[in-house]
Amino acid sequence: MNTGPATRQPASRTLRIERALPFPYEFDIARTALVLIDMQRDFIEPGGFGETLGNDVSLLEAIVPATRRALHAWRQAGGLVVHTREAHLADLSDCPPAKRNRGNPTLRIGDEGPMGRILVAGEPGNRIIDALAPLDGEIVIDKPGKGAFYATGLHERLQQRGITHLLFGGVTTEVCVQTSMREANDRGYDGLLLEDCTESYFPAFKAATLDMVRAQGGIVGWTAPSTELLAVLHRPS
Ligand code: C5J
Repeated sequence: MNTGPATRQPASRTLRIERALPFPYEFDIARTALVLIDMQRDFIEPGGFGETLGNDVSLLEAIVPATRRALHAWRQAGGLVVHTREAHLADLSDCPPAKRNRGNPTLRIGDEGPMGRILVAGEPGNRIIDALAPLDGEIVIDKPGKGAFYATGLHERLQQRGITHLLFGGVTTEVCVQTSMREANDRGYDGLLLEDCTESYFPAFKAATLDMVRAQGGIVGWTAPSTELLAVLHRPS
């Protein structure tokens, strides 16, 4: 059974990432969650949805070591962790044609692939990759849409815990990560995207998204390399 520091409630402690863009990002560890978006086999491993869309999944795999280090440090600090999975019901009643019929994939959502039915809850390909597997006590959200807040109850669960700040990582930067950050901002959260813990199949889209997030005085939020987060977490208080 997975056990670990995830169920501990951290003491209030205010940290500041000086080198965040567009300006320093301050957060209380007791009121902040690390949200990892869709780090699933279907997007990151060969044979999944990402590859059926014609993408090179090795680009996404490259962020796993940095994401794992950030996750480990956050867990050691006792911070709340949220994992999301893009996951549909087996009958696809939560997957409208406007989503299922997009693109020209070799396999569509719900079709049988090498790792089971594509983006269907409970299928092997829908699992979060082993390197980032959730621990007991961490929140795991199945989301039918691109945003982590749409039809998931995530906002209510974060409110119950007094969460005000969100650190984001995951895939893909310009689709589910950016959508989730925008949804979060609309709901009043201050969000920071960990630059090396997110990736796109299209490097130019990742770069553009980082620019968009921090443009206009941080219209969506902040960005910073995960090494800056590790540095503040490891600094003696
Ligand atoms: C996509 C996602 N790209 N998690 N999903 O379809 O970004």
